Amino acid sequence: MAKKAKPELIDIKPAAPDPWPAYAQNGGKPVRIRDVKVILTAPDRIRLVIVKVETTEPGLYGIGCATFTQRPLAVVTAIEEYLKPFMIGRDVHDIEDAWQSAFVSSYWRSGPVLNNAMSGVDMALWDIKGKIANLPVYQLLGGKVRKAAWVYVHASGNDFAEVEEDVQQFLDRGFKYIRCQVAVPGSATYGVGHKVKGQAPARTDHLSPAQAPWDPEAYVRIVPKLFDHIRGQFGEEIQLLHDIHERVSPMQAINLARDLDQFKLFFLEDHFAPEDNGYFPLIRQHSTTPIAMGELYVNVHEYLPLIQERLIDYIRVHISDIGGLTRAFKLAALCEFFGVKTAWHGPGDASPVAHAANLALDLACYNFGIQESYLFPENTQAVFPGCPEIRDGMMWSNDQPGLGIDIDEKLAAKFPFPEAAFNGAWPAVRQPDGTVIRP
Ligand code: GCO
Ligand code: MG
Repeated sequence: MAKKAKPELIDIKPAAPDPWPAYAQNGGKPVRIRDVKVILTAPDRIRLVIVKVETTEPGLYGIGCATFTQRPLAVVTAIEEYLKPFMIGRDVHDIEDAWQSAFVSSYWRSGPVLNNAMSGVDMALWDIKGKIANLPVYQLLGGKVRKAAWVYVHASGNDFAEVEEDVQQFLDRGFKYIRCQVAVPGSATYGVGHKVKGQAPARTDHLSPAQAPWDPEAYVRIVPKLFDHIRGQFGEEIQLLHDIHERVSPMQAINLARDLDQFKLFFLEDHFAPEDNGYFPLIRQHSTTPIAMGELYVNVHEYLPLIQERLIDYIRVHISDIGGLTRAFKLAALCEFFGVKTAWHGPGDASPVAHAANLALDLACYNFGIQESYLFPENTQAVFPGCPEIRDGMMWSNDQPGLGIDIDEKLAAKFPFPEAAFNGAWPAVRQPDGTVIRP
């Protein structure tokens, strides 16, 4: 009887050393991951987490963003204790394999800590691939379909007149898309914190441990009045946006969207907390204002149904929170087929490295919608040479190989994480009766 042939085993050994022969790139020599380092810095008081992937090729490295500003130290542990040993020895070229194998190596997966850790390595590998190819990352994604990316900026104020003034100065500087947020008298709200007296500037958010309660009812009453005022002053031609930032009940959000329909916003953002995704079919029946979601999403099951059912118009996930550039590129392609455009989350707590990755996608993806911009203050720009430039209302690439951005580690070290209540975590935000509100 003929002997049964032994099935060929697929090598499932861990990455060190990588079981597959490294591609003979870079002049015939394999290029492997030699080290994975974490750099913590807060040049303008926002806690940023950067990953630096060093290779066996002297001087060749890449950087990526792993910023989860409310839990940065948990991300550091995930990288240093788990991802780094898993990655060392791998061929830098196998980005997809690195992503897929890291994704399942924890068995339980998809949370913001592990996704951010993976993003740091993932973006850095794209950066390295671009440097080896001597091409900007947007070229690796298919090349430019536009010269630059339209951005929106954040106008805000303590009252309508202040918001109007802020809108005007942005228009004067050439911006065309403007998000408007106003303070709610006697109550805290989102997006105006830096304008409130006594609060430090350049916070990522609007929160201080001793803030006033939020009053969702007062908020939904004032917002339509704000847009009535702004449209009255500036007419129909400027593009206006607004961020609800969740924190109101689903029906309050639906009514607000309906009240705002008449002002023809470019989009309205983050109506519901992720737990309330079930309300999207209902809002579609009552409002035609374009819907942008969801910086809080981390798991594919949170966003896939919304795209598939055409329940949103703009996907605005935070790309490091869904696992990095590899994941976001696929998501953009999926969205294209369903008529959903991209509007990647771009706050100050996405580092300039993440903004550079957003920009690579913005330039290469056909279904780009808009890019949220954050006008990085001087210190941050100095720590990150190559920080994407914003001019004429658009974000521009410097067309350098890779992500086109670097980190000055010596300077970064001069800006350690600031001391803060709760170690930088968010305090509870409460309604006037004390109930905690969900963002
Ligand atoms: C935005 C966001 C941010 C987030 C912040 C959380 O639309 O830019 O809502 O301001 O609140 O990124 O850390
Ligand atoms: Mg938002």
